[in-house]
Amino acid sequence: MSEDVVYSEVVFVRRNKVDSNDPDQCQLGDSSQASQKTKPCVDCVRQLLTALCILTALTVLLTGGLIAVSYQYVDTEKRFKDLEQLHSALKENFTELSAVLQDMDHRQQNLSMALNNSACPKDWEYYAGKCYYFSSNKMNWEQSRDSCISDGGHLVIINSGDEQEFLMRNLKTKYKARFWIGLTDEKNENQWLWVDNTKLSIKYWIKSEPDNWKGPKGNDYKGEDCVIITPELNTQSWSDGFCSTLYRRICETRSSRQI
Ligand SMILES: [Ca+2]
Ligand SMILES: [Ca+2]
Repeated sequence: MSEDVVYSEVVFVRRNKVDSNDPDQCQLGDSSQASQKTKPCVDCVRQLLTALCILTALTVLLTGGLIAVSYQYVDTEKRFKDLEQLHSALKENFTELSAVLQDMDHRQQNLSMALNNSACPKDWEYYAGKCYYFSSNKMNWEQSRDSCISDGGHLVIINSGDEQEFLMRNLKTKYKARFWIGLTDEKNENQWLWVDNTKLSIKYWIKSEPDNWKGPKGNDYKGEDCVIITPELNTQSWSDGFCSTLYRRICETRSSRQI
């Protein structure tokens, strides 16, 4: 009997020892039912602790991200303001430069006009070392030839493509009329001579011209012997016409300014 008591006490002590060493305090108790109930509680605490750790980590990450985004925003805003200032400065410079360019263009036009005025008589136009007069009144070819001589020049003699283009440009944009030029075959049919008696070399006849037309009844025995330049067409713009017809004239003379 006394041995049994001792044994039970030993068992009791060991059980208490084992329980006290168990880190899980929820398992302390006498019944196995209580122990089973405390297990989920411990798991729950662990899960809560884990969740808390994760939440803390997420909070740290989010805070870091927010700080980074804020920094980026401030930096971007600063750059945007810098760009706005740069844009304003460039706009101001562009306006100033445009004004300078306009002024320079105006001065160049004035200079060009002054040079032309000094290079040619009044109402004559300068081009490549020559002066040209586009009359507003009309005469027959012979009168036109004499009038140009009286004015110190001669009916225009066209001896380059550039000169033809210059005349056509003026006819098309300013005068829009037909003019006599200094070319005729009045002395010998189909032997075209300029007013300085040089032979025709470079030609700008309209297709089907010259045709030496003899009038609607075909009874004009001389036919067409004097040459007109017309603005209706492009480079090929010459035709022969009756010398007695009245047209405007283009006179030419040398300029005091050479190119
Ligand atoms: Ca003829
Ligand atoms: Ca003709």
